[in-house]
Amino acid sequence: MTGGTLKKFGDWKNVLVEIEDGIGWVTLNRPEKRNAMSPALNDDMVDVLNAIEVEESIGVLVLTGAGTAFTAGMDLREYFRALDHLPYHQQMQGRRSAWNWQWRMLMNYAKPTIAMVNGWCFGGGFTPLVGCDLAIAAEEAQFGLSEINWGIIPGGNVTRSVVATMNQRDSMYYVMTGKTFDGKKAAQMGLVNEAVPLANLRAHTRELAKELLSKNPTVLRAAKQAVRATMGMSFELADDYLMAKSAQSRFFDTENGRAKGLKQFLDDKSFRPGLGGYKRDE
Ligand code: ACO
Ligand code: V55
Repeated sequence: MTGGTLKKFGDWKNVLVEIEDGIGWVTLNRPEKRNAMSPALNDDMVDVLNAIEVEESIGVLVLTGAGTAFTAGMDLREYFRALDHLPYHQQMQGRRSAWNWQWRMLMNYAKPTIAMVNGWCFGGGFTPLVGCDLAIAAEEAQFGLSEINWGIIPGGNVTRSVVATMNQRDSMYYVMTGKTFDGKKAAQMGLVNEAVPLANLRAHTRELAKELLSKNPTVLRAAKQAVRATMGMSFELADDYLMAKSAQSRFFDTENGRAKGLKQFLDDKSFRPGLGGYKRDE
């Protein structure tokens, strides 16, 4: 074990949160239901994301699942069947926390996020998967857009998340067939950054999290926001947005990273930016 001590954070029924050396391990925790996302779990996740955003001892969030699943997708009993008979506004109310955490909150999250796909990942699971900045999967993990198999289209921004990460042929193939694919295939298609054997998954993810923790958090936040925001912009608009974002990032950067980096490279000759980060404590 290369990790530090795990300290429990908060007290949620459907989600386990542990803090380890700056890493917030967030575990969807209904293993007996394969971490299917019920309204209660979604409410918990909204709460967890709100709490972690202001928790200073957490610099990186890792989202994973307990047991054999990352998540089996939306809870077909509690999220679909139980709400279906309610009046429209009550259905919306019961489903809103899903949309809120799975993409609204994750896509604009102030801290870096990594999805660690440990097992089954179906349907609605693709939305928080793509909502996370980075994703590492177990080679053994199984993914599937199973909606077609039970008679619905991938809604809830699942289809939008798929086309944001997979190409047109792969998107069509997996949306239309509902066939499963493994972590290796997910990495080949670019749905996740890499796949590693399940036995190494946590250690590998921890190393990536530590790398992110070593970076300037203010600049990291601006950089990830800029990736999301510029995707839908023209070059003209993006250029102006990025100039403004860059100025905003320097304004909020109390660490003054840019000046440190320039000094350590140009004057002190103590590091090479092409090969790694500046010394943040100088
Ligand atoms: N919604 C509600 N309950 C679920 C879900 C789900 N998405 N997935 C699993 N469960 C429940 C099962 O009903 C079962 O409950 P029970 O023990 O009370 O009977 C329990 O979790 C275990 O499920 P099994 O099927 O026995 O587990 P197994 O390990 O054999 O299979 C698998 C796992 C492949 C994930 C299977 O459970 C499955 O196909 N689940 C549904 C996957 C899916 O299509 N999800 C919906 C995607 S579409 C969307 O999210 C909008
Ligand atoms: C899905 C997911 C939803 C939804 C409707 O296909 C369909 C999955 C995450 O919410 O509201």
